[in-house]
Amino acid sequence: MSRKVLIIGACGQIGTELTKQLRSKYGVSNVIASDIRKMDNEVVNDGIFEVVNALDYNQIEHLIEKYQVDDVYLMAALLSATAEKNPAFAWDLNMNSLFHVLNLAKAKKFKRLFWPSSIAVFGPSTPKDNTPQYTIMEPSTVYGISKQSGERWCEYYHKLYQVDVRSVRYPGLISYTSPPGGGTTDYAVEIFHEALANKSYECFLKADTALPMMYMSDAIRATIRIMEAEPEAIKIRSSYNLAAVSFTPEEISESLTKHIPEFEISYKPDFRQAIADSWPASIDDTHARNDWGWKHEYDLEQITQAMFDGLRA
Ligand code: AKB
Repeated sequence: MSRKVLIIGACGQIGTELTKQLRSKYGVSNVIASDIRKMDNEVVNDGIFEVVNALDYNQIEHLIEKYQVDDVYLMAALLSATAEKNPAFAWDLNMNSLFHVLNLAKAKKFKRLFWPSSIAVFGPSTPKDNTPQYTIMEPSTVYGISKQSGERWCEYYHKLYQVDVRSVRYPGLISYTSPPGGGTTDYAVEIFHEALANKSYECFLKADTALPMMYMSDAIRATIRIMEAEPEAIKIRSSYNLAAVSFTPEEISESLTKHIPEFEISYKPDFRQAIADSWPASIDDTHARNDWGWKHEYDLEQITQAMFDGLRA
């Protein structure tokens, strides 16, 4: 199977890995990576790269037409912690970039849209453990409100205009190639860098804060899998719960200590603690598993091993 794909926000934490995987799957000439600026990295240097502003409808339309794109992956967004510091811009970027691609899909400029949602759609009144697909959703962060609204719009565009939009609610994502930017789950990446550099880490969340997490290669597999599924298999057009593992800072620290016995963690919770406290501790992703065959591979020990292997290499 080969498709022409456009990735908007290709230089971010997910975009970097997604671009690499899609290039190896569909061929370098079929993957158009784009971001707000050109950087000196593999996304820019190893294939087609275009500068694009996710808030510029005409620029996106031009790229879709120029390359005759089949699939668009909209990965540009402001994450939870950064969004709290700049609510107006977060709302503008997270919502209007989505409207642009939904409207371009409605106009039949391309076939399929991937748009990432997040566990941030849930809020303090949501059941915390094994959070179901359908439950109370009262997000209390700007990012969560934008993702929850985005989900409603995705479902609406599918229902009214038959837009083939597909989405998953990513948990915290752990990877070593490209750093996360401005999220609440970022501690689970920073901890590896600090463990190798300084054998210690000051965590901005409390020791017992459990959050749903996933290794990046699992997240990329899920993303490509849902995009390659037959349209009839996609029964949820808002966004699917997606899960792998759940752990606390204390538990990940214990896992790291098996590799670096001198490693020490300390705790200094900041404003991100309130964000984490409003999110689920674990997620029930039965619908994704049943509808399009989702299955994670990495548990905490395997993530730890893979992160150290990757960072040391
Ligand atoms: C964040 O922490 O903001 C993100 C997310 C869970 O969507 N990683």
